[in-house]
Amino acid sequence: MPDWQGASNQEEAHYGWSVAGAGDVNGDGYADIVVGAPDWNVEFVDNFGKVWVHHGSNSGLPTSATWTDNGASGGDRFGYSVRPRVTSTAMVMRSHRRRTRLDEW
Ligand SMILES: [Ca+2]
Repeated sequence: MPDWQGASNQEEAHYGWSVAGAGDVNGDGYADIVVGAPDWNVEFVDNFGKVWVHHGSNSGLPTSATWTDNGASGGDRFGYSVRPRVTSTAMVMRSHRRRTRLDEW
């Protein structure tokens, strides 16, 4: 039995294509993670992509996300890359067409 597992509710969304430790972006003392699924579809349009942020807690990592965002349009593939910034608590998430920086959630 794994310590934690997650899944999207959409086939072939490629949930977990990108995963990164996010540090402690909300400053509560618990580590947070971000998971991307670049082939997430929206209303039958392919590959918007989607990203989920899970905030750690004193009872572990919840299976429900605290924050999510979709790509802007079909083919955007938001979440094909996620990575923390080394110099701050911000997270950088990429799609084919844009780069999103989040400083806090
Ligand atoms: Ca945290």
